[in-house]
Amino acid sequence: MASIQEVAELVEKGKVKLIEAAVQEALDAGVDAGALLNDGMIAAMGVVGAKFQANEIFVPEMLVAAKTMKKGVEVLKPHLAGDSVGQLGTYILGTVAGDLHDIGKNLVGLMIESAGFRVVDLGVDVPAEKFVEAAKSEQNVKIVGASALLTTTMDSLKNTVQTLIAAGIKELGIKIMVGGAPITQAFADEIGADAYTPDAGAAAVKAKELATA
Ligand code: B12
Repeated sequence: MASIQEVAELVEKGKVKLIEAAVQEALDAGVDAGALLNDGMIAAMGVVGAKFQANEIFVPEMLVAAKTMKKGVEVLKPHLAGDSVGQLGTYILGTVAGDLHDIGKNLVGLMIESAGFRVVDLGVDVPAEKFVEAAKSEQNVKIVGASALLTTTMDSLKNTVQTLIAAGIKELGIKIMVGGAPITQAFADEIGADAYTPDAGAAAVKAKELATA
């Protein structure tokens, strides 16, 4: 029987071919989907990051770990998402220009969708203007969420938020949420975002609060 520990290890070691069966096995054995995600896969990515920082592994290994996690999340998806899609309005989501990290953003999308939003995912390396365009052209937009994972793209996040504000997004009643590992509440306040949360679960709770306030 696959355990949370084994799932974490498969992600850490980038065992792309083994992850789906292991996650399914764990689910079948009654292991909680949220625990598999948080204590298994997300924790494993933390270990991968630490090893990268210590020069024990390099970008290719990080990439394979990311691929492995994505495959594992696909199996978890039906167990995490709800079925009230779209009721709370539209949530525009993307990773800012210059940044290619999307695992965290995708998890935010998944949780936001299960909270009852229609999610429009603009992908990675998204120019500020594209966020503005989507916020103005999509139907019933309530929130724009932007993700940044690198200290070097925090400036890009700041530019995104300020471009959105300058384009009059807040006057349309649309809120701006930011997140990503290097982001803090203080930074979010400084750049003029309406909300920051440290993880996807809290993002869903906050989004619901903002959209129904
Ligand atoms: C996987 C990975 C990669 C993969 C990304 C694959 C992909 N498709 O995403 C690849 C190999 C491409 C990569 C590349 C690089 N990476 Co990288 N990467 C990582 C790693 C190991 C994991 C990231 C991850 O997925 N974490 C798991 C998710 C679930 O967590 P998360 O992203 O933080 O998201 C959560 C919250 O932050 C929050 N959240 C996220 N977004 C949002 C948005 C909103 C609106 C809200 C409310 C919340 C929210 O909710 C999420 C879920 O709970 C991290 C290490 C780490 N510990 O983070 C390094 C890390 C981020 N990378 C790093 C670096 C240096 C790089 C490179 C520059 C390496 C290089 N020399 O080329 C490049 C940059 C490429 C680019 N231009 O973006 C550094 C950044 C250091 C720094 N201070 O900036 C890290 C921290 C590793 C390290 N310890 O040194 N990387």
